[in-house]
Amino acid sequence: MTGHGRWRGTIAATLALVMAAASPARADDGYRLWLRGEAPVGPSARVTVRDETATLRLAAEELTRSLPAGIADVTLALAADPQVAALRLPTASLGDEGYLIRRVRLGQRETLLVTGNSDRGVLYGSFALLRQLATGADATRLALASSPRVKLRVLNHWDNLDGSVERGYAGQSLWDWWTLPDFKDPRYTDYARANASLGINGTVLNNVNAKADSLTPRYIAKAAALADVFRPWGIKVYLSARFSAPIELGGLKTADPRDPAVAAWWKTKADEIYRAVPDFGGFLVKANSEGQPGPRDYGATHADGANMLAAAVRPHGGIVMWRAFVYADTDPEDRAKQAYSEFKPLDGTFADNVLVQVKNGAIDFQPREPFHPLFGAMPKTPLLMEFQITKEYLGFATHLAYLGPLFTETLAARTGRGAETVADVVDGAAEHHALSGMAGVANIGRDRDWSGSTFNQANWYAFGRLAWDPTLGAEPVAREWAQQTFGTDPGVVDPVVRMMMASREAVVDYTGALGLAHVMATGHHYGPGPWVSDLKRPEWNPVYYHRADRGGIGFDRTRSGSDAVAQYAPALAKRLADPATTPERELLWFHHVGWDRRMASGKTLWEELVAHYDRGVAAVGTMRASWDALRDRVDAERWGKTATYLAIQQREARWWRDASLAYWMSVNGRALPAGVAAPAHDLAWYKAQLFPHAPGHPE
Ligand code: GCV
Repeated sequence: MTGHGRWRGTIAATLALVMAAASPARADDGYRLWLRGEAPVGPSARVTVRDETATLRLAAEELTRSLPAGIADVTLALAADPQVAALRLPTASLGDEGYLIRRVRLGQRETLLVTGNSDRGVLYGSFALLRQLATGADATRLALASSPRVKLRVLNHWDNLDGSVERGYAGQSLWDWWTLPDFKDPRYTDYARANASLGINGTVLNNVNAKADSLTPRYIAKAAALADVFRPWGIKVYLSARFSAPIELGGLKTADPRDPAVAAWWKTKADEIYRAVPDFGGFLVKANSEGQPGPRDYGATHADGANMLAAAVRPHGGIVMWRAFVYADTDPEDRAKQAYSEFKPLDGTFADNVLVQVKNGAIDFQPREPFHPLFGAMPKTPLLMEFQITKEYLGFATHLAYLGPLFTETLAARTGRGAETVADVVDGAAEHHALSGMAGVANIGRDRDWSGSTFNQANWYAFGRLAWDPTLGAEPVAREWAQQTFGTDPGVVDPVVRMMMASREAVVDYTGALGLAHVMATGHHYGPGPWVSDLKRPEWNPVYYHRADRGGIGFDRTRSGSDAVAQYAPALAKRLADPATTPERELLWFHHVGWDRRMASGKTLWEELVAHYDRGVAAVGTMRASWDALRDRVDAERWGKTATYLAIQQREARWWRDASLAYWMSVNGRALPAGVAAPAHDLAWYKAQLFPHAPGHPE
């Protein structure tokens, strides 16, 4: 898509009637996401495209549609274009996907040049230009250059072929598998456009709990149709592969990766996929985890499995993303240790087109987890960060929880090896890996507003922006999102950003602070269930994680316990081994401590925990009040839905607090500190609450 000079088109943006600058009163159903760029109102801008590719044409259309008045002349051109090359701009360092925006003289004209080494770079540059203008940048002074620090910036859809979405809270799957490949819903284009605006360049279409059917010719054709829509937006399609597919589809007796017939089956399958999707990205695999088949079923290693698939896609330039989210009911080891124990010894044995995909924490997307000890521990293997954008453990679609701080907290964490951060490991800088990646479990569905709420859109946005550059801060990203979503009025943006920045900590506080984790109800994971102790596998029970008893609470992960701290680099392990040098926010993750332990605040642990619950509930009250004050400054539709959801959140925050306190008191036999409100009901009442048919948990 990079040929140039064949066509020179000029698209003049006309002064058609347009939606004037964002008016708060205007109805808005949220469909436009952060791409609300209003069409021009001033004299027409000239957008000149100096090379013809489908991608450049899309970039030009974006600008033509959304450039505000005052930008008179924009040129989109590849860096290799002779006229651009003659300018000797510093484009070499942009790499494949970077962009550069400069005011230049091209021929006889003063123009704002958007250039890159590929048309994707120019597309990203065009979106960056619009983002800058939408967030108040001065067009006359614009000079930008940026390249993605992470190569693979990928959404993981946990979408099932029957249209349901595992842990999806925004309606049915966006993919209408039934009418594909014939009907290409225009939403597929809008989805790709939204992703491209952030620099997301890949999407895994189906759930990691995969069905082999997605690899049948019928479904390959459907995936190919989506790939055709996404291609000009720079987005590659990937598939989750079911490891036992050679048995289920191929009639083989085994899926043992060391069996040549199995390897041959996968090779033939890969060839078939690439005939339909020439730029197919590759496979994502969940193996030997939560009932999924895998190489361990045959005594082979995860590397054996990954490398076999890697060999099948290698001739086509494909890659394999192999998940490290493994834990086994047959393994009595602390669940938090199992992935490290299984994968660390395999460092150096993976093929060079394999990335090991590691969740941000060692358990499972909890409101707060210490970073996964594998980051920094497998220097010979590119580790792809997996975040969950959908809020399985942070209140589903209804709770306002901006995940920027969760993402950046993990990315900025020091691994304990000098100044190295998790972001250095993920972007490949630490070990100079050729491949690097970040995956986000998507929160996208068929809901009109895509993500179930306006503020959930910010999590999709933050994931994309931080995948491009993990060093961007959560706050600036929140601000630019808010400006594009609600307009640049600081009277709206400032309170919105404050709400966002406090929101995740509020969820931590009202669901269980100080390092508590996995205290939610069974199955659907909706609401509190710290009392649950009757599930088949020990590590499915909240009591396994909090270990509360009359004397204290928390999981001892020091040498006297599971010694999970030893999986971190020595300098960090040493700090985490001592409660006194463990950050209080992670205390109960690493230590079992007495209820009377004195905390930094001077309170006992019990008093401190109670205070966190109250703080969380109060923070939701503050968010509600802030939002109420914006009633006349935000369009009625988005304001109303958000206000209703905040009311739900306030009710549920109180429920979390009350149920948890009722349970902790039943365990520790303590009274609440003076002046603290008693739970509204007794423990039996909370335990009796049942929620069949909760979303995101297909039965
Ligand atoms: C796709 C958690 C979720 C599961 C999910 C799993 C995973 O356990 O509850 O729904 O399965 O993580 O990441 O594979």
